[in-house]
Amino acid sequence: MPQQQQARAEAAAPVRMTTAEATVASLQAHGLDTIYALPGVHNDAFFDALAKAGGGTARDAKIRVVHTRHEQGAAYMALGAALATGKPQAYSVVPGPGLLNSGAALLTAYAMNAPVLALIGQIPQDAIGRGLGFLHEVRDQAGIIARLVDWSARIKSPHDAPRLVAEAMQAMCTGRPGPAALECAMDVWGRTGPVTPHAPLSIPEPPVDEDAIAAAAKRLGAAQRPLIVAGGGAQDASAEVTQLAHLLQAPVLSYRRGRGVLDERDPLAVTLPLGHELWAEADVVLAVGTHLHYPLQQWGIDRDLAIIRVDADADEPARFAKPAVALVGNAKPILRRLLEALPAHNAKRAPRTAEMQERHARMQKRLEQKLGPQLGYLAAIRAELPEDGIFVDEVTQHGFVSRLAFPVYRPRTYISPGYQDNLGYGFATALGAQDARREVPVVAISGDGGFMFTANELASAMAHRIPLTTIVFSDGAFGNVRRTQEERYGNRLIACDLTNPDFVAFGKSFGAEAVRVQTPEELRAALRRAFARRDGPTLIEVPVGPMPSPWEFIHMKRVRGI
Ligand SMILES: Cc1ncc(C[n+]2csc(CCOP(=O)(O)OP(=O)(O)O)c2C)c(N)n1
Ligand SMILES: [Mg+2]
Repeated sequence: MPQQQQARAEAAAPVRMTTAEATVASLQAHGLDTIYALPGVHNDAFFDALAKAGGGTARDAKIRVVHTRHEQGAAYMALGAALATGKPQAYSVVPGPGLLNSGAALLTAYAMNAPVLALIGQIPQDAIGRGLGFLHEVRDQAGIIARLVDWSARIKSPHDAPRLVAEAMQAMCTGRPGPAALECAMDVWGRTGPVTPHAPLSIPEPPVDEDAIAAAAKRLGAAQRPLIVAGGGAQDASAEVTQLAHLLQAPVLSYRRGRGVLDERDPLAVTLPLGHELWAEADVVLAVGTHLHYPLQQWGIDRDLAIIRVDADADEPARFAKPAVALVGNAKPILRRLLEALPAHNAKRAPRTAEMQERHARMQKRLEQKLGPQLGYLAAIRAELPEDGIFVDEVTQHGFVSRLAFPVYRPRTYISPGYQDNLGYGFATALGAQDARREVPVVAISGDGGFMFTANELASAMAHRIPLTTIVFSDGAFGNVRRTQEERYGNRLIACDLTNPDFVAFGKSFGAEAVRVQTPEELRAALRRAFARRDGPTLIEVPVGPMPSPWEFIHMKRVRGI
């Protein structure tokens, strides 16, 4: 019991140590074994405490420090590690420019509900808020941070550190998970005082609402055309979603964050375009850990559709429209109760296997007719990537199509940035995923635009021997923007053509393996070699021409409430 642990911890005599030492000890006590980081004078005492605790860049260091070449690299790596493991991860940066450089990644961690702890330096404690022009000073840093994360605090003494670390770790996993931040002033890191350890705090879980379970079971049991929609919040409830889908013979729609919750070799698994068809026909929808963004904003609702929402965020279910039933909390225990309650109400159901296979075949034909070039390369990747290998997408032509048509077999093996869809997140996020999950191959795909956002981190991949495989589809353009200008703005091309390095020479200059391939078959052979190499990164360039547009399969017309 955490309370008993805390009682024992408090009974122990306080030990004198610095704020930095107390913070490092607390992070370790919470199971954090890696810090993605970029150091600087504000955090020197913190890094020294890491060194004194047996920390370092070696793989067997007691607490690993993975230093990067830019703060966005550190923060994206923590994000990738958190998404690939489902566990909290941390990064540390200097204040002001360091924090802001990590900003897009912190924003993405918020949008993706990823438990990423930002450890951010500060100017001297007594100078904060006085505008004296200290190195890296930014007005109201705490206020900036508070807009980016739901929980943040400043450590003001050694005594505060263990409790604040415990609260930050708890906050990241309570309700809707997400990032948290701890600031500490440069002089406070080095200050010495009495410290008492703080035991990890338990994660409060709201009781399952039994009336809502009964109402949901009745509605789902009686449904004639049930549909399940799985989002990122369903990633840890894969077994439960799978059982419900089979009991109900309900297709499971997932798009970006919910991919792999149901093994997509199951004919009940669908992505956006078939989901659109099924949404139009559905009478009851069970939405698990998803904003239901596309269905609610684009496809429409009406009185003939009852929506059951399961969400860790109490405000989410009714944000857009009041649902028929709302269940608030962690998806796994809620769906377990639903599985117990459902059989008493469930209609007898004929298997929908044949119908779903026919639908898939029809959609596959449409996709192939339109998106053949992208599908060929994606099929090559799927053929070589093991079942438990991790695919990290990007905001690129092959990324958009992968969200529709790259089959995903297991939870947490498809990483996609959700509604931020921020170009350039992919490579560094994938580095973090591969760093945290060394035992499986991770493959990142990027366009030439997106890759160059964090291409400098190839140096970090070499330094830390991260065996990530990266495929860069180079079309010499911000291709997506270019096509929009061609099609919708009278071909007035502006700010969309790119001048690229020789990507193979670029990769090799870091010491990475680097090759260029021209066909899906060549890509397969290159991937086989890359996945076999476990001591460093591989870069594969695939030169491509303009790609066909995927948007007709993503932005689809209203089908309800017209
Ligand atoms: C942070 C951010 N900046 C800008 C954009 C707008 N944007 C979306 S796609 C795109 C072009 C992507 O180019 P590239 O990575 O080469 O992929 P391609 O479309 O050429 O396959 C841009 C600029 C974005 N999504 N995110
Ligand atoms: Mg491009």
